[in-house]
Amino acid sequence: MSRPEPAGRPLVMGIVNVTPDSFSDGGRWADRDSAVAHGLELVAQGADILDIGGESTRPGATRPLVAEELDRVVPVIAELAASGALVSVDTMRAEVAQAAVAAGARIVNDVSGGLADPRMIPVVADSDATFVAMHWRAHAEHMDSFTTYPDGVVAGVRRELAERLAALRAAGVPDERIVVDPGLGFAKTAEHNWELLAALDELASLGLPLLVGASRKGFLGRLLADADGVPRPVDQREHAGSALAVLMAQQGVWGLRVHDVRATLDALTVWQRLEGGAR
Ligand code: PMM
Repeated sequence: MSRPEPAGRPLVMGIVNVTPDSFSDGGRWADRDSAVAHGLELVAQGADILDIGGESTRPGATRPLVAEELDRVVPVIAELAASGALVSVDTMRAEVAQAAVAAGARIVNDVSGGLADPRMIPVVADSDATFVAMHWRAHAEHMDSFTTYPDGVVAGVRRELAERLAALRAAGVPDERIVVDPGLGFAKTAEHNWELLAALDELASLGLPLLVGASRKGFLGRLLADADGVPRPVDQREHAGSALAVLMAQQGVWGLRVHDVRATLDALTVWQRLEGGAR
């Protein structure tokens, strides 16, 4: 099965974090019923894809046990996939990816691009799932110590993503099932994130579709800080996210991973009305 293709605007991937500790919505959808209800609500708002995750990747977070992660995500995926939603699993673990695909997930979104678990790429190769290979260097506990890019962040991210692509291709995953992601905020400073957003064409030159996850992230909060330098709270960053959505749409990205599905789609609908027809 090939990856889903956008029609006229980027695909909108709505985030369902089934975690007690994610940076922007930790604990809000931590139990099965509220996670499923939230996923259904995002579909009602127009989400094209639901991304279900059971491990927080915020800077400094510690990892759940595999059993805990499985227990968090698999039932939620099964229920949402059975409702007809196109489901993605946000995991770095092959075992979780495999169980998620068996439960109906069609996309494996691995923030480590297959680096965290050596069995991930073989498992994906054996499935027919689409794989999102995000740029990553280290687990959340340590990633703030890996922000050095001697040739600049854009060249570094591009090269390291190209290495992930080579590993995926060598394992037999066809390009039609791969999406790449710059990994905003993962082993990157706010300045790095802005540099990457300004140079997406260089990442697009890898020849694969791009997914971008900027939603509610700290670099937006810092940009919108108040006069005392206090970052804008996480749940008040959606307008900045909408502005970015339009800019990303103009650059032809494949998908946007967002918390605020309605705000994102409103912005994309305006963009499509004015610009989309001309593409
Ligand atoms: N960011 C987070 C989690 N998963 N997946 C992809 N592909 N890209 C991202 O940028 C990304 C991700 C962290 O954000 P969250 O805690 O709000 O889910």
